[in-house]
Amino acid sequence: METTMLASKFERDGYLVIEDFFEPSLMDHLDQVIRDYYGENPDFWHDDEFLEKSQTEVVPWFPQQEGVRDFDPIDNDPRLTELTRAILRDGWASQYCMVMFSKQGTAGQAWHQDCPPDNRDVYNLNRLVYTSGITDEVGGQTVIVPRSHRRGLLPAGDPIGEFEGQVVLRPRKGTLVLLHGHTWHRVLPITGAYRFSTNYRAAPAGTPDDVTDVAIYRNMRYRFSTSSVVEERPTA
Ligand SMILES: O=C(O)CCC(=O)C(=O)O
Ligand SMILES: [Fe+2]
Repeated sequence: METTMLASKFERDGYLVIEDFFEPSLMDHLDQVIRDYYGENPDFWHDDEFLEKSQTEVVPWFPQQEGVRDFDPIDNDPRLTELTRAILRDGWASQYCMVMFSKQGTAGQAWHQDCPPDNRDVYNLNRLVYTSGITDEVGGQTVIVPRSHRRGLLPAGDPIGEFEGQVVLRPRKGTLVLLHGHTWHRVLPITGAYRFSTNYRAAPAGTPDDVTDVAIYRNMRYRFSTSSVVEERPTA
């Protein structure tokens, strides 16, 4: 499909899935680098209150900030930069590359928006790369509500309840998923040994670097930089 058509599909739906976007050999290599980094038993970085309240269990890693260069080819992929520019327009900037790892038996991620949808022009773009397939055996399927990036604030309520019209994504190895930061999304519990995704976050020109500092959950607004709940949201 043509870049401009893909961009308008993204604009309409708030997400885009492109299978077989990346070479299997590059995926296998990055998958190995990530598994080597995490080893058997990664520690959790978030504090207990966040884990308990958010029902979110991920261990982030920012490989490029540690000088690990294996992840650069994706940043520099001309097809990815062309598609990103079509969506975010001129002057867009990449923020960082973040691997998110969850181990067996963990909750995945509750429904959230990566940043507040107060202003529709202020948002992050997740460019998610799956170096191995997210199957029903592994769990950790990504669930999204199509077109919810235009529905405003994620409603208060059950942090992991189902939404009408939700779509379950099971990205295969090499799949690129583009996901608008205002789109309502979550990750299902991990049933296999572990699950991870790699996110090349980007944003339109002029977006503050800390645009994702405050995330919206169905039971709270949470600020990562201070590890604090900035607003409780009534769930009953
Ligand atoms: O790992 C995924 O599939 C989605 C992660 C997520 O919530 C995000 O990238 O903001
Ligand atoms: Fe997210």
